[in-house]
Amino acid sequence: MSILDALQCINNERPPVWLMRQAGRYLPEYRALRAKHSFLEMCHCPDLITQVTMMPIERFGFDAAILFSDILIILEALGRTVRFEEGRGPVIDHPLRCSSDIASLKNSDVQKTLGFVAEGIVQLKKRLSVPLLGFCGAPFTVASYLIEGGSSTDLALTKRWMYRDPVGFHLLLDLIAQASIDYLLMQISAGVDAIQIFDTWANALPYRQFGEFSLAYLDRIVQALRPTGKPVILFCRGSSLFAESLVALQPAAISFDWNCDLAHQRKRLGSDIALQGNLDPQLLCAPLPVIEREVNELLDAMEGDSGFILGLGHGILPETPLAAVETLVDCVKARIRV
Ligand code: 1CP
Repeated sequence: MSILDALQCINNERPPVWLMRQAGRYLPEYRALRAKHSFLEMCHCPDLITQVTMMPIERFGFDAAILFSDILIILEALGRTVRFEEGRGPVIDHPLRCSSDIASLKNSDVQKTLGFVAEGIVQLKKRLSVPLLGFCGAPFTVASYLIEGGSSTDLALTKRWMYRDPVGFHLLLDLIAQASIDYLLMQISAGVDAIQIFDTWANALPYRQFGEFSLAYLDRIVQALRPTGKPVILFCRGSSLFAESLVALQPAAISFDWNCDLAHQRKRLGSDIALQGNLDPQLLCAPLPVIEREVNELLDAMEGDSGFILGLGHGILPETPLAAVETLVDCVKARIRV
């Protein structure tokens, strides 16, 4: 069984399992390392990238590793640095507020500015026995951080710019999309086996604007990667709302939020796309028998599906108990064949 088989919809064993943010703060070994280094330091150091990416594989035996980094690291190729502040999340100085600010961005060679990521990937490929997922943020989601200057609940500044000055907003998205393509091609040359694109803030957009300001750029990225033959997984918060448009881009897989019934999505979307998801991350804070029941319900609902990857609808919560993750992985691994 390999996640690469499931991504081609040809897996006839148990479904593969991995979790978004599996290399993160819920792990005591991550927190111990993090006590000695800042998050950015960790993202910049190939040895630490390797060490953290391996942590959840070594502890739980997940079927895929995801590169330890962040969707905002790409801003360094655009001449911006991001800081991660305790309790506040990412902070970007001098946020962009209108199209004339776009000139303050640089368009540097990703190999030069983000070569440490490629070095981490090369190291990881020597050590890993499971496939490695590379990633980037969707241009709309990355743009929202550049405009808001950090996390925001309503994306007010981003959406106001989008409505006021769509031409300028497209210029910004275009720049980020090009950098993202270069960045992903670098990750692929370094050795990643598949790519996931995170559009965390897609669900802030109305349906029509999602098509114009997010989907169009996801399409560009997916098409640019097509010649590499590497599978692409699209994750949007709100994937179930946008599923038909996402399928039209012909990615290898769509990663779903917990608001939809995955077996129903399978009926709706046909059999030649892999489906990933879609447990609620809060489920992993429930009593273990509840986790067991819900994981088995999902496994039953997707039984026999050769393109199913079991995971969460969004990132694992920092407060998740280790025993919950063990229970989840045990339930999946107890299935011999689908
Ligand atoms: O303090 C710390 O130790 C840093 C916490 C942390 C970690 C472990 C951040 C800050 N990012 C990460 C790692 C990370 N981020 C990975 C690593 C691989 C993995 O295990 O999955 C990945 C893939 C991401 C992706 C990411 N970063 C997304 C998209 C996925 C999602 O969760 O929606 C987003 C939106 C970010 C921005 C970001 N970075 C960090 C935080 C706390 C945030 C979210 C801020 C917000 O809610 O706006």
